[in-house]
Amino acid sequence: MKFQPVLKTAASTLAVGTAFLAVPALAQSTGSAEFEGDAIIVTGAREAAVGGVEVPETPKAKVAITKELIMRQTPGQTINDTLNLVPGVSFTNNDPWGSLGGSFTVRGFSSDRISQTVDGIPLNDSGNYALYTNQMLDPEIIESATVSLGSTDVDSPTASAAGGTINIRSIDPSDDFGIMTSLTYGNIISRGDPGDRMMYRGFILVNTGEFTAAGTKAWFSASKTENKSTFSNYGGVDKQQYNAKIYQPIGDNGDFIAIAGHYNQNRNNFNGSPARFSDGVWSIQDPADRFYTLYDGTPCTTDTPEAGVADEPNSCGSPFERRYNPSNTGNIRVASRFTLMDNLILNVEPYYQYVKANGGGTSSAYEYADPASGLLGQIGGDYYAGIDLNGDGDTLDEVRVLSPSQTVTNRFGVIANLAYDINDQNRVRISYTFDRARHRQSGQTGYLKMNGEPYDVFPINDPIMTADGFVLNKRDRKSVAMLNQVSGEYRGSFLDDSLIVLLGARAPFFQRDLNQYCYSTEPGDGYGDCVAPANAAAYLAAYPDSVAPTSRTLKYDKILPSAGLTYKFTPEASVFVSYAKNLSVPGTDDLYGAMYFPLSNPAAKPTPETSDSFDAGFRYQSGNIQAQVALWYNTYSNRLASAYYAECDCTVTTNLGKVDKYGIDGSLSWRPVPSLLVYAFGSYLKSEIKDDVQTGPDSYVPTAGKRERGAPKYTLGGRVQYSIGPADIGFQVKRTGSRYLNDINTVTLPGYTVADFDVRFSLENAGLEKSYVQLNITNLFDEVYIGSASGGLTTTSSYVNIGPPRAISASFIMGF
Ligand SMILES: [Ca+2]
Ligand SMILES: [Ca+2]
Ligand SMILES: [Ca+2]
Repeated sequence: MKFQPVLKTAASTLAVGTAFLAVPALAQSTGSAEFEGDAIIVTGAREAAVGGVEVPETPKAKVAITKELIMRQTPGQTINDTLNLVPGVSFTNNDPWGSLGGSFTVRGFSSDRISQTVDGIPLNDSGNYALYTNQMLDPEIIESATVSLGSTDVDSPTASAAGGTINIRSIDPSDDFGIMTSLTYGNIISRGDPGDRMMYRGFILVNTGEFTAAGTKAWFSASKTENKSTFSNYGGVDKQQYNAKIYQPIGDNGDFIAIAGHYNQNRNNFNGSPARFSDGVWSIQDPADRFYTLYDGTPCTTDTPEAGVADEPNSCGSPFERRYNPSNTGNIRVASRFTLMDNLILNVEPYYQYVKANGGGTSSAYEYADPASGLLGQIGGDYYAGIDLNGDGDTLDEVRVLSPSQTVTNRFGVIANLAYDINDQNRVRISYTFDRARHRQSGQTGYLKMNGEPYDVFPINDPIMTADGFVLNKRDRKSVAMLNQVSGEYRGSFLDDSLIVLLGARAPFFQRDLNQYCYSTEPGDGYGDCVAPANAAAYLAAYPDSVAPTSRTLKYDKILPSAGLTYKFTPEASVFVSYAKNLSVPGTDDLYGAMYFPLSNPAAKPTPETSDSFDAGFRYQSGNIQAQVALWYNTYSNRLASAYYAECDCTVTTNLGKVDKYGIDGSLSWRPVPSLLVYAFGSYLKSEIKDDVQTGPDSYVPTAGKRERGAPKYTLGGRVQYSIGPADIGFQVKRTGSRYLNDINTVTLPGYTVADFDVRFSLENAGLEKSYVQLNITNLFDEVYIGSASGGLTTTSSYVNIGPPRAISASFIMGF
């Protein structure tokens, strides 16, 4: 056997004709997929995955979950929750339905170290690398999601993927016309739930089939989801999503151009964070404690303004659960393949994406000026508007206003790969990756209605202005994050193709242009005081320790080698080894915080994290078995641990110095007889911080020898699926081990076990071949547990997210 014939398609694909799809399956970009040889090549009955799980044959430890398993989960569920079935992945959902976000670790890395891509384009926030898991594609249009544990592809446009990558691939249009609809009704059926917390979802997918003589084909989809808040008596989710893809083959050798588009609009309240975990004691002691009503009373009425009286706000509108987390996100993704010569292939994949989002929240604002300086604006964390905010004719009052942290991102880039087959055994490629994100972060204020609701969840649309004509803002900064990366890779095949060797290197050049338009008031403060430019001198006279608005450009670059091999000793059994050097550039919150210091101070340029990661494993693949076990070892310099805090809506980073992490993960998917599927997986990890962390000139925190916070020690789980007549019955369960809340290991968050049940009745006997009814029960035994927690270096008490309670959904999926 030679290479899979991705580069020599001119001859090989004639035989299979349109069955050839030059579509990448399990790598991030089309170029990487082709190069590694894991493009899907449909030559008939080849279906590598067993029960929707595949362990692709690459030097890296990868696990792919495909459509077959994705569609067994609750319709509308975020793909990230489904990835809980991958060893080493721990996702904690904020609700049972998947539109409210959640928290991730992969091999103990938090989501800011995991690059998540859709069809190759990066989804991580360009500023802090966070993932917004509620913005994932509808599961019905996902072909596969591949977790690459430990290292990234050489052409990946990522600044921080030390922990691995998750690549989501959207489906391609089908050759024939078809429509699929999915209707779901769900509810929470949990112990102690006093009310009705419904969920409705509708989804439609239309495949045009080939509609031109040139083979053009396309699909369009739309979905709408509404559900009530999981735990509180207020708010919920209102989400709509639209997707499309058009595919144009060029000739019959596998060349093509595909253009895909995505738009998602979420209007949801925050959910699930009212509980505290303090020194080992959780405020949730009884299942019923999870459900509660808001402290401001609902409905509520804001303070009644009185002329001539100094009014003060009441609590109406202020609870965390009242906060909206609105987002409008969209992207356009292009993939293409051109055969320039018989053995020379070019892949070009440009993209554009847009994000407009904020995290909600209110503050009280004063109608008068800052007493210390006599100025208007946001000073010392307080808002001074200088105008009659409540319309009662005086400017004596303190009034509650909407004051979210706003982000608008415009991002575009391209991944280009040129691959050359030297001969049947040797292949090389060069890649160029460009990524530019313009990241505008602000904090405009807006008015609240009498009932505490915002007039507009986006105050950026029509912000409150101060009396001196300045936007009343808590933050005003603009950054451009830019990447220019060149990379190269060699792939050789030896010993009759039983040995495959990959050698590569990438050279990323990261540039961060930072513009702070407000005044930094203390080290690490990326927000600061915001006053009108005309008042700069007066402000600095009153606050001489603040640093004036400033701009700065920081550059990070490094050459990052990678190497790997696979060796097959039988057609089914192989071993693999890989190595990669990784670089994580500090996020913009940290970089803005460092702008308090002059450039001459070393603290002005935060240190990037670097790591060396090693993987070695054994893989077994046959018609009815997909199995893999991998040992891994990562060693870090300047390990940067970040945590998001809802209290300040900010990210705080700790440099843990040198850290070693290692572990083992494995999975086995087995179909012993056609009607039975058995899947089992497990992972164990250990991390060791090498030194005490210095927190002051003479102060140290005793972290030496301790584990990093947040990462479960082990995961263990499985799934069984059995078919009887028209019914498929599935049961899956996962045990997640305990985690530490802090890096000094004094507070343990307990482990938990969650089980799910699903049953699908095919309607084929009723003449509806592609239609079925599906019932899902998630958290079957209604485990009460802590999902995610912010944590910190020495944190002993933290708000924690409650794990989703037991929920049921019934879906009718119709296809023709
Ligand atoms: Ca009043
Ligand atoms: Ca008044
Ligand atoms: Ca007033």
